[in-house]
Amino acid sequence: MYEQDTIAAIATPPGEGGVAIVRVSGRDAEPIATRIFTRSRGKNGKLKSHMLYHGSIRDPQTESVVDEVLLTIMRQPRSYTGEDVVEVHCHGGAFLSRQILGLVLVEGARQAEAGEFTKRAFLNGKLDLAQAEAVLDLIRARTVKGAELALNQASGALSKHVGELREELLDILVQVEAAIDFPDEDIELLQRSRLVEKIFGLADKINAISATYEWGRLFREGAQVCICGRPNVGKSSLLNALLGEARVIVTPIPGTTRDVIEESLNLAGLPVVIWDTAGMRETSDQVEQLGVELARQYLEKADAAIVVFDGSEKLTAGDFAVLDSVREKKRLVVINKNDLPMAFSVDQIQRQDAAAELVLVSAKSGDGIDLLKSTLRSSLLNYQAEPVVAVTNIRHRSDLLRSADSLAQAANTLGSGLPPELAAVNLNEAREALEEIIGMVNNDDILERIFANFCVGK
Ligand SMILES: Nc1nc2c(ncn2[C@@H]2O[C@H](COP(=O)(O)OP(=O)(O)O)[C@@H](O)[C@H]2O)c(=O)[nH]1
Ligand SMILES: [Mg+2]
Repeated sequence: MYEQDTIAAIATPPGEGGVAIVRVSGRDAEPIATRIFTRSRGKNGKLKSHMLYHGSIRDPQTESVVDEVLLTIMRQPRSYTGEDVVEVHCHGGAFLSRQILGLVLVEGARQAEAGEFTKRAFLNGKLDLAQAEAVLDLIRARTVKGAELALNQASGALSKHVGELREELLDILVQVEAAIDFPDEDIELLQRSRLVEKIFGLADKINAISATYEWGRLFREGAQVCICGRPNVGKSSLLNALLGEARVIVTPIPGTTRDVIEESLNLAGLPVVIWDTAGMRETSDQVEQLGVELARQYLEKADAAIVVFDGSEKLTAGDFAVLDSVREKKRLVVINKNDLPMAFSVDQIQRQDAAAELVLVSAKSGDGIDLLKSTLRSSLLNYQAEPVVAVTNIRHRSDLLRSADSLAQAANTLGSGLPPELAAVNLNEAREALEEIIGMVNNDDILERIFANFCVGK
């Protein structure tokens, strides 16, 4: 499946740093190391595995010293790739590490491709595919929760869960195949309906984990929320109140905000980008018109909208128009200026949009802001409690959905009394989809696509 040659790369990012690491993996890793590495104080003898040795790297051609380094050998199979791995820790800086890599290549190694170390780890059974993909998520994590989810997946939590679902599926398959093998004893009606129930049950479980994708995505990438409403209702004041600082200009003049203002919030670990926009109204001011257009575009791509109303004034046609424009979106209605007497009743809003959730706040006094934050957080997360395992990778989600689909087909086939052979085909499709997640079945295409996203040296 892969050439048994020896690969090498600089594993640390380019630029200056304290230390840079050159990583070598494969059969010749150790012989190459012995040719270019000299231990300090004239010590010699075979290097032990998993020990760090001090010494220098020399060019075997010229005998000149390139750098003073620490070197370790991790003999197979106890290494990241499952092959012999050598790591040279040299002084940071692009020049030295490149010179050492150059020597390693001259001595017979080949420059590693992106993700090739991790690919070898996968092909040698050190990691399954879902775990290998989690390594990339871990490298790319931008939030505490994102890193936690990736680490959980890298340590095999998702793989274990998928493995258990697969076992359940194999149990069902055995029963269906028994019916195929003994056609004379047609599956009894009762047994058939029990099987159908079991298959639907399994499909439900699979759908449930695939539904955690959205949850995981929000934590990994953050949610985007757009504050909208007609001019002067207090959108910018609300953003300032959410941030706890006077970030945006606030004036009594309608049409103050024209551009989209972007700020970040952390809602108990959930990263949120929040957009304050120009108030929505018909206007002849060209700049404001552009602002309104921009507001609509941002609203379009937001995960949720906060629609702000001014509680101290009667609701206007403009308010209802805004409410109408977010009908298709996840939305929170915020009635602002709660420090002033209320000029309308909340029924008026509920009559227009029964599903909207309402929060009363005063951006001025800060009243209700904490409630708004917690409501926004749970609404973004669909009021889901933290799932046991979360799917964070779109490939895994689509495999899960495919598996659940095939299961539903199998259940329907079996339920309508069709031959069990047909159901077995669907069940096997469902099984394969699960196996693709952990890489039990794979093809070069999938592998290439996955590992191409990695950096060289990982
Ligand atoms: N009394 C009171 N006034 C507010 C409150 N929030 C905003 N305002 C005032 O309403 C006006 C418009 O506020 P602004 O945030 O610029 O509204 P925007 O046009 O929707 O961004 C300003 O004069 C604010 O001081 C509030 O909670 N209470
Ligand atoms: Mg504003």
